[in-house]
Amino acid sequence: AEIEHDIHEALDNDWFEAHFQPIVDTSSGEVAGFEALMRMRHPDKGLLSPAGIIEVAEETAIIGRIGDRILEAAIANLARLTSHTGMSDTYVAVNFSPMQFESPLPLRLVRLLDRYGILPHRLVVEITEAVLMHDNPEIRTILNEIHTLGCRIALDDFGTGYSSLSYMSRFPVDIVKIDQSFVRSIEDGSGIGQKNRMLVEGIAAISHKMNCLVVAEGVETAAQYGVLREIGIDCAQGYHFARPRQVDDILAELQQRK
Ligand code: G
Ligand code: G
Ligand code: MN
Ligand code: NA
Repeated sequence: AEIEHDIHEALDNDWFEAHFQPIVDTSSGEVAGFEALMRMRHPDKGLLSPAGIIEVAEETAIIGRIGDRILEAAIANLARLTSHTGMSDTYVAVNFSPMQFESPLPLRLVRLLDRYGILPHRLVVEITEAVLMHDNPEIRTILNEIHTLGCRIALDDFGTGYSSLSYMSRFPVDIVKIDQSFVRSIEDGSGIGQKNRMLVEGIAAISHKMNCLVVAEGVETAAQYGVLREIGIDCAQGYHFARPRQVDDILAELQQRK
């Protein structure tokens, strides 16, 4: 109940923020895009991570309102980054909960993108198995509409679910995000690390055959990044490159480097 109270206060007082974590193109080393990660800036409790918040918000259906805020914050911040840096082709990837896939969503996306002057391919809609699991025809229709608009669909936490492979053929997937559990220890030549490496090679091969881009998540070391580049992963994301941060901080850093 305390979290519920915090959520309502946060909506009323604009405490939700979209922090940006870069996703790096492994062939150029350039930033290809950013994942927007929700944070709540509570005046007494500080910056809160989404873990507990999302769970409660999904139970009470208030996730729709939070999701709208994060979506707008993500697109607005991408527009801001674009105007300050000229990064005109970088994308923002936004996490969606199952309940957000309602029939007005595609039109809402069109309007938001239009309002901020962002082309549709620069929005990536990240979904997890929870969105696809029940094979709800309405959700499938909405995903197809979003894809037809030109937005891209990413399968998040790939490889950890029950029937991830079948989602690739049944839904319009453009990007596969390999879960961070496979990346951990991937630089070890033996044991779990070696097995994870083989799994990542296999997932990458299947994804590329299905014309999907492959992003590895949770890359924390140069050694892990090296292995992923050897394997031919397209993009990488993780603390090795940067933690999720406010766009103001990202802009300040870019300014300093000039
Ligand atoms: O950044 P981090 O550790 O705190 O995120 C924890 C989890 O919360 C991740 O699984 C992430 O996908 C999820 N998450 C982050 N932001 C959002 C959001 O805006 N909407 C939804 N539905 N999930 C999010
Ligand atoms: O579930 P999803 O993949 O959307 O969430 C990504 C989560 O991983 C976020 O909570 C984000 O803060 C976190 N994250 C991002 N990079 C790293 C990393 O290098 N290591 C770890 N342990 N977590 C990371
Ligand atoms: Mn994600
Ligand atoms: Na993930």
